[in-house]
Amino acid sequence: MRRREFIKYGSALAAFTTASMSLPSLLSAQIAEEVPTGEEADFDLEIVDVDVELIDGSTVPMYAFCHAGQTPTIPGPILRVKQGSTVRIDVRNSSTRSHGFQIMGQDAAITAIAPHEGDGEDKIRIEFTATRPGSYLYVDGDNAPINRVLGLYGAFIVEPTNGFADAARQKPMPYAPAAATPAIKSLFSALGEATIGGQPARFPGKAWRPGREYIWIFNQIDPVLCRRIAAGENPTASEFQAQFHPRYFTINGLCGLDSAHDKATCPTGRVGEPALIRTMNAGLATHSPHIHGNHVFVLTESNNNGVPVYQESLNEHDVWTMQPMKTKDVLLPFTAPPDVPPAPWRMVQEKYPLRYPMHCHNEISQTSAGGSYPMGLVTDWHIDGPL
Ligand SMILES: [Cu+2]
Repeated sequence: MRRREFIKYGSALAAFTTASMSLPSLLSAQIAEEVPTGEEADFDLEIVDVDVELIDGSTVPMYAFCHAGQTPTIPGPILRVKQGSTVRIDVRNSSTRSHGFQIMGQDAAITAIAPHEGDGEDKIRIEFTATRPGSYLYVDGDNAPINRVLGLYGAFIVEPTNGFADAARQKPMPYAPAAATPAIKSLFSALGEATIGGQPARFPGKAWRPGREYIWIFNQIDPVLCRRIAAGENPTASEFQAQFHPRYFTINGLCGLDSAHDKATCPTGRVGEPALIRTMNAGLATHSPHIHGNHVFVLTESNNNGVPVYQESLNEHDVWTMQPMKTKDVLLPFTAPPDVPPAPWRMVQEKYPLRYPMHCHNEISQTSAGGSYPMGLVTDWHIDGPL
């Protein structure tokens, strides 16, 4: 058993999303028990008990994933693979409680791994083929939604092997051409075009580039329930949901000032450098992220099984709704905001970087510890310079 570890608030984290659902029917078929193939796992995950320091300096007991033997984080490590590849994940449980592991929307689930009492060698392997490119939530699907909301969630990313909206014109996109919708392909084809048909175009600058992306995973924390469960209580899912009174609202495990200053959370770039944002909701509250400065294009939306559905019609959103367990990929185009004047203002009126907020429109989520504003689900994004 690994000693309970301390996660200091504000450490560099990354995250992912979710929804409450009944899992047993989805579980277990693909479990190759106890490792025997001898091949290296792509990911070697461990589940541990942690104490997490929150933005007001208080500490709550939670659970966390980590790469085996390494520092735990909430959300857990980002797991990134290529479409069609065989993915092997070893999971070991060093927590005091039983846990599971599941990737929503992929054929990947392990249920009820008993707490590990031995020499650190026993682990359960899951092996599956990565399907449709996009963003997925991985969670502890056991004891849902409790273990997930108490910290066991993260992002699983499938990248395309040949992700081009238009290969001849070097216009990459994060999806496979055969499956992406015409609207997605035309948007990614338009990025970086200064003119279209002789007219000034919407997205001058650069095409999107693989790796130009951010992940935002939302969650909520009720410290009272965290402490009761750490003390040995076992509420049912319905008791947990009925008594859930979150006092902290997190993005990538962070709140307020900490998320705004986290480089992995705060999108930055110049005008004409479009960025993908993979948004996920691991918690129980519905969030409504809202962004200043630009609108985003919602590219994908997960269905009830967690599979990303590529959108047929791309709309610009000022706010997009994130129900529990939902994942949505959005494109932040990094266009010049329409209210900034052209060149001369640069040095005179306002200086770069231009800082814009993203904040949730579910207003209670903008607080922490019962009222400290704006220390909740909020971050910044920056325009560092002109085209
Ligand atoms: Cu606002």
